Amino acid sequence: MKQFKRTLVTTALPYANGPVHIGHLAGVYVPADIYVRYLRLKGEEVLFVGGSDEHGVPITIKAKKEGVTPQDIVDRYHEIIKKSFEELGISYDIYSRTSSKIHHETSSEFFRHLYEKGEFVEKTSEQYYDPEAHQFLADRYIMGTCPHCKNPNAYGDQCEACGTSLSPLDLIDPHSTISGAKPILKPTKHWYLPLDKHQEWLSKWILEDHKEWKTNVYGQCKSWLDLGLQPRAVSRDLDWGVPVPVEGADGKVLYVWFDAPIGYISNTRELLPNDWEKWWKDKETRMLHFIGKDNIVFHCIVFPAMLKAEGSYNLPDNVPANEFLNLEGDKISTSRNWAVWLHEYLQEMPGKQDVLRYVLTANAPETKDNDFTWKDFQTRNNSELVAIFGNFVNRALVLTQKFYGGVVPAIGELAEIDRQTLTEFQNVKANMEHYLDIFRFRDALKEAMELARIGNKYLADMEPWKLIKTDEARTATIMHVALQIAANLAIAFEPFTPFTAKKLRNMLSMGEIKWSDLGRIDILKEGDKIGKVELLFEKIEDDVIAFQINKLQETKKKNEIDNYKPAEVKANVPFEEWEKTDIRVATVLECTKVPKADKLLQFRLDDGMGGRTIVSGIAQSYPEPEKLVGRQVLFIANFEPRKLRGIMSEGMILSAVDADGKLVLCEPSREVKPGSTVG
Ligand code: B3M
Ligand code: ZN
Repeated sequence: MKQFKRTLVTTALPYANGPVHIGHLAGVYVPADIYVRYLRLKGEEVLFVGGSDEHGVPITIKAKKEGVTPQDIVDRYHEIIKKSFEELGISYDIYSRTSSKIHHETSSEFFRHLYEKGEFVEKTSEQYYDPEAHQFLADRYIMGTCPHCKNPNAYGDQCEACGTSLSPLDLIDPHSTISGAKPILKPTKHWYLPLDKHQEWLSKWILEDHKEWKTNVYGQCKSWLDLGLQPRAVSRDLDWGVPVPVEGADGKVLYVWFDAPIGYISNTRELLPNDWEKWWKDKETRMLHFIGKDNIVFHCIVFPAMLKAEGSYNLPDNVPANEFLNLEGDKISTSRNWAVWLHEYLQEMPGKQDVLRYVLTANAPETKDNDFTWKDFQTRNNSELVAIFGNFVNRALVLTQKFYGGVVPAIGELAEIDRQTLTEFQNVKANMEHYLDIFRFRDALKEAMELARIGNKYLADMEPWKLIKTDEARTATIMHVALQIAANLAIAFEPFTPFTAKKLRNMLSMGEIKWSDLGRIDILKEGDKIGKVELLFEKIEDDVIAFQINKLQETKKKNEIDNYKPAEVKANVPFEEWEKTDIRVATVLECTKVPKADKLLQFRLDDGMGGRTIVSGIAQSYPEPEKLVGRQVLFIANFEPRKLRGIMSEGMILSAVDADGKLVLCEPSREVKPGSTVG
């Protein structure tokens, strides 16, 4: 395999129309950071580039909805994203943005260069235009009836009710979401990247030269290539984005997916104005794109075609895309607020950045979609981080404080068990390297955790706290070995849990660490003094998890209300049938809870006909039944009487079932005589 002098690592630029959530982190940002930290620990030359993707229609839609400018939207979310990445320890060399001047220059120059080389195809086509707003309409700005499921609110690119991808011309009765007007078709010119012309070299480059790519990535590229690549528009009729740098292109901008990947280049230029080209053009540089699976085609096919057409750039050496993370069994969704937002997590779980990094790596959707649950989060923290990693380190350091005043004791004579233990953990290093080099961070983390298990078992088996009473020399050796294992943990876990690794390094008074020290048993020297001992992790209690789960349940309830759709109407009933039902008005005389029945209320009603009792299942919607006394209700008077919890119920009280499932009593709009009929 080719050896490179340096590595450029990029991560997908998150759209700056919302914060990042755990799906982004598990899919892209935590794996990338692990890999970069690993390379730096090995002393390799690496550059880690990220940034916000600030163009595209979703940002303009959000801006319109809020009555602000797209720049206001991206300014807000760029800051939130940037700050939350920093707080999670995502160690970028630069995290910039595509609304920057240097990005507009870089992407504009890039387009112009391809344009002058004749790499684009110009095409004029009919597109929907809003005659009132005087602008062409991007797909998301057109709504109409879905031709498949008749959903009246289908978008020009997709029907969210049945999931069918659409083109605006498929919609029935389309209308503009900007002015509501019926759009008209008007000719408009755009520039297309003829991907079909790149089919041959792309097929060889991917399918023959990069068989080592992850199966999910390789497979998706193969399907795109097998389908046959089509020309792809690289411009849009929009007023937000990088203007198309060509005469006669007023009101047109670069398609967001054309300028966004060039953001990797502009961010590198911004960081290294005089040295950026060695990262993008020198053949000794390896380039890796960390992305989610929905970005594979853009990073393995479209962007490489752009780079190849330009001619002077390297192509990516690997694109280790992850699959998707779900949340509590449901797809993470920004629009439904079904997510654990990073900035909220950092506020609500202060000091627990590494717990999230650990759990998202342990559960990473590396080869298939996976699920995040708060229960699993708590279990992994309590039974792995606290009970194994934290417990071992705490024991080793507290005993060192207790027995040796915090000074590393002499190693003495190693026994067979010590040698076996040390051999075991040296194997761990080789396994970790194997997995890290092929981007399998879940397995690499398991190996690091194996180190902690070895240490934990070693101390539990050796029981130095007992042995100290009878064999001081032997105890000193055991404690020395245990401390060396703890020092190894500080190295092994640095890529995964950098905050904990740093804390452990400080407690062990270790200086700078390097990967090559992993596996050594002389990292600490006899006589070294360890620092103040603190717990590395703390138990997460049930109430903390309950709070998070409840927060999601509230979100679910709110979604049900916001997206409420009435139940299907039942089959028609002939009038003669219907008029047999006798609905009356009654005044509530008494209303009490039915003992041992948390859903039932017992009503005593003045029905104008001597009174009656009715039992109704609305107790959970009316926790203070006494407040219903004096109110009027509608009830079915000729409902067969039946015994409920020993109470004869003579009728049925009518309630509406609201979107949130709450039952709401139906009552006349003004007081009427008890017994009045309802027709
Ligand atoms: N913003 C899509 C996404 O966030 C896009 C990535 C651009 S990477 C150049 O999934
Ligand atoms: Zn549909």
